Amino acid sequence: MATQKKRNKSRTRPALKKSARKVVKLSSARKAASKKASNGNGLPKPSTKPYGQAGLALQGVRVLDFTHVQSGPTCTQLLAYMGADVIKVERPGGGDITRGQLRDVPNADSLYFTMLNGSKRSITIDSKHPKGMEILNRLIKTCDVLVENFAPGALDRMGLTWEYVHKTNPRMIVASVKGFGPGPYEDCKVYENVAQCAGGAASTTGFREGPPLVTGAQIGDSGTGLHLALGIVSALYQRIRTGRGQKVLCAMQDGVLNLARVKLRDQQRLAHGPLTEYSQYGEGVAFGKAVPRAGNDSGGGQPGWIVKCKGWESDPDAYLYFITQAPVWEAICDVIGEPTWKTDPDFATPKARLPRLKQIFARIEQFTMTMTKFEAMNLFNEHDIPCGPILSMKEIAEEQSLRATGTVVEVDHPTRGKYLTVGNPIKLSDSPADVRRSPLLGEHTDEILKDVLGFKAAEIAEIKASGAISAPEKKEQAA
Ligand code: CAO
Repeated sequence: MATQKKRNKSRTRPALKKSARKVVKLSSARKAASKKASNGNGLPKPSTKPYGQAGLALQGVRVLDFTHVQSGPTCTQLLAYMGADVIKVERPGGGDITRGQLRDVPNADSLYFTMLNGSKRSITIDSKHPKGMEILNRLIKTCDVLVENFAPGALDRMGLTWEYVHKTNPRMIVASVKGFGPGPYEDCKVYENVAQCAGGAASTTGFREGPPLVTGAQIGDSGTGLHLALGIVSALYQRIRTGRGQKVLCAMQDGVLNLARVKLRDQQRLAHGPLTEYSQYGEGVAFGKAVPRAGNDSGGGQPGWIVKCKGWESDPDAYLYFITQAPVWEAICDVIGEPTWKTDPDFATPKARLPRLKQIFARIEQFTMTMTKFEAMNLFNEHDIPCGPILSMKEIAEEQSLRATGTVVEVDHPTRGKYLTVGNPIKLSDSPADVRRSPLLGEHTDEILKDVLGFKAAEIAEIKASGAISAPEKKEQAA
């Protein structure tokens, strides 16, 4: 009835002049815009489902995961934790080389592999086999993102150039980790420590009198993987507007430099005088032309150092990081038993303290050596003094609060049994992390061929016989 009325109305509407029609058009556009704004810029109405029950953040995103070793797998594991369907393509026979590296349990996937490939599915495909390429083509058509960290040129040699992938699926985002960006080193293969050195981290890590040092945190591999994940999510977001994919490139050198940016800051400060918060300044040692290694000095304007605690003689981790934060200086003086330092002009101001940091930390250490690092942490925290115990990996593995938050997760694996992995360090209030064990090599090959790519049973049998997905059968066929 209402529709009928509307129709009649439009039929009886008198013809409008051209200019008047334009006004009508404009006002309806404005109306639509204001309706859109009141709806939240075209977003759906806020879900009424309880938080945590409205699906996972990246649900519906399918990732063709061509990554190996550490940098790329870090990225795709995070996407999988966030809910993406990550399909890891591995070479038949051995798969990702890390499956067999640093093995601790005979014949089981190593922790190196299992801790970087959780929540993914694994399919074996020989990309150099024509039938394998046929399967890959189907995957390219159905996936949203292709992630790879092969050596420069390897993806192109497979025939999967950007032009080819983009033509096959214009919506596909192609994300790569490489050692270096465009320039003199772009063709080089790169591993973690090379990136730490080339990104400026190693020259600024360690003690002044010693050689450059690499750090245990994998800032080159895992750090770049994290950068790549952000690039991918940004590209997915832009695709909502543009409808097309794009290339995302993260060079490990760039990723490390991004994490070492405070040292590039200090490099520029050097042109205007010595770096007064570096203990070398207090020790009267002249600065050279480049940022020196600063030992355990804290990077910012709040001087810090590592001090010994009770038991340091036998426990290599019985230490505390202590920060002489200016606003709590008086509390520090009281707690360590040097109340006169509160008013002594040699100690009362941050500037006066800078040349005396060695003496100050020696006194603090004398005090902390009388208690364990945890006792010291508790005591200083009562006075709002920032400090932190040096935790061993054993202590971290046993720390129950990290288990409670899902930062450390125990998962069960069919061939190696239970193991600990690092869960999602990024907590979303409406998207619980999906942390599951890593897949066995080719564990989901059949399921992906059938359910994702729609191959019929007879076609799957033909693929198997061709040797494109299974190394042993390839041998049998050849025999
Ligand atoms: N089927 C058939 N062939 C496959 C395949 C599959 N499913 N998956 C990979 N391959 C082939 C590739 O096509 C390539 O062959 P070609 O060189 O003949 O074209 C080869 O396997 C793998 O290439 P790679 O050069 O990437 O491997 P590598 O072990 O020699 O080098 C690494 C490893 C990490 C140094 C290199 O990949 C690299 O520099 N990557 C970029 C930077 C990076 O991510 N480094 C971090 C690594 S973690 O420390």
